Amino acid sequence: MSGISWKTAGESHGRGLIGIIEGIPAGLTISEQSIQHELKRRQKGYGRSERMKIEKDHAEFISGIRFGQTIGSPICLYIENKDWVNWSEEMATFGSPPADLEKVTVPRPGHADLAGSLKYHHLDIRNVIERASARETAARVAVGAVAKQLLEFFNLRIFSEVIQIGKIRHTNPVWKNLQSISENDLGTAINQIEKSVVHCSDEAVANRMIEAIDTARERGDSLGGRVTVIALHAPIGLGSYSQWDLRLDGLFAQTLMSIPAIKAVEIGMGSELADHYGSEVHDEIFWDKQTTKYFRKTNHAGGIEGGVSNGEPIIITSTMKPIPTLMHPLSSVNIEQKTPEKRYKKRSDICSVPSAAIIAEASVALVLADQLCKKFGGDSIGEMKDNMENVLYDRQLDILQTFSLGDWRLGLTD
Ligand code: EPS
Repeated sequence: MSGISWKTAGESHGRGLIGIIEGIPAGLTISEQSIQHELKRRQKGYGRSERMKIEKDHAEFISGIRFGQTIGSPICLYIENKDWVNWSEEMATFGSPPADLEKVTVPRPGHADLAGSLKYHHLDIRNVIERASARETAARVAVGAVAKQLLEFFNLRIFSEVIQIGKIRHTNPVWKNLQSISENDLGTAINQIEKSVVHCSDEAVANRMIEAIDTARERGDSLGGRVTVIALHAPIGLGSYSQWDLRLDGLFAQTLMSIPAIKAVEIGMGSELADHYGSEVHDEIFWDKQTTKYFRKTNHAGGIEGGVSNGEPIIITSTMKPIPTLMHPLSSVNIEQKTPEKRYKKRSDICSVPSAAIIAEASVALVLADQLCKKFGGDSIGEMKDNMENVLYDRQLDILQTFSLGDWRLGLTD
């Protein structure tokens, strides 16, 4: 079965961004409101720059949807850059550069500026900055929001939490309590995360994160952090151990690492696993006669064993480095003069970790939707649902083989 593919285009201060997503089966109802909601979520978050007051991201659908339903053709969407009006001469697609054009000639350490301009032989670093910019992630969130709606049809749910900003760590994040939390309490925790300006369920920790961002702002500095994405109800059997490029954990790692500034991706306990004996961390397997399901009491593996989803919640943590645009810039070199120079900027994000959480959700959704289509796909949503029920049906036991834990984690939608 073929899966889902997606591309984005557009420059940060160009006319706008384009997203294309292909492979979504026909007949899926798309809520336009949910797409716009995801775009709003990405723009929120304490520590963003003045630019976020200018942009009012809104996806305009160009193709692939008719009367609110997918029709099986490529879905194309457009997001206008409101800041374009201030850049229309400097970023014009045709014509000559304006007489007063100021080239960018000082690369920022930590950004794509130097390596990118040497690679493409650009003498104006703006040609690099514009596409390397994290502005691209608005289009990614929009195509990811389409993928999310396919997942939701099959009852897969994705949420995220910021678990670290700078030195402030949230030591008791929601994912660590998933084995014991009730559906109600999980709902409350997710609501708290959504209300928090730093996307964290614990108010006291969130307040300390806000203080850390304020301190960074006063220093003219920036902060990174860590975000965890949780995917509930992913069926058993996505990905494969049979080839290097089919492993589910590897697919997540590539997609998440492609988000600007993400420098590490961990599944489940991740790098903490190195501190323990094997007997302490592998999730023992049990069988529940009553529910006729396998179950685990722990989920250190983060829902993936041998590159295959095992029916437990999928847990992925991404680490974001501090943003390289600094109000108190670091030393650099003018690429024309080859003389020492610092690059000053009028505005910058201090911390975009809360936004990264939403972008990571979208990236995880795109991988899961692709895998779901590869395993169960069909041309129409009805065909895909039949395939899914057929594959997950355990003939020996006469049950739908789904997930191992409490009822709220179960089942396909009717
Ligand atoms: C970015 C720099 C800033 C951010 C931008 C990403 O933009 P500007 O250079 O216009 O001040 O605000 O992020 C977005 C525009 C966005 O929508 O997230 C960078 O250099 O990566």
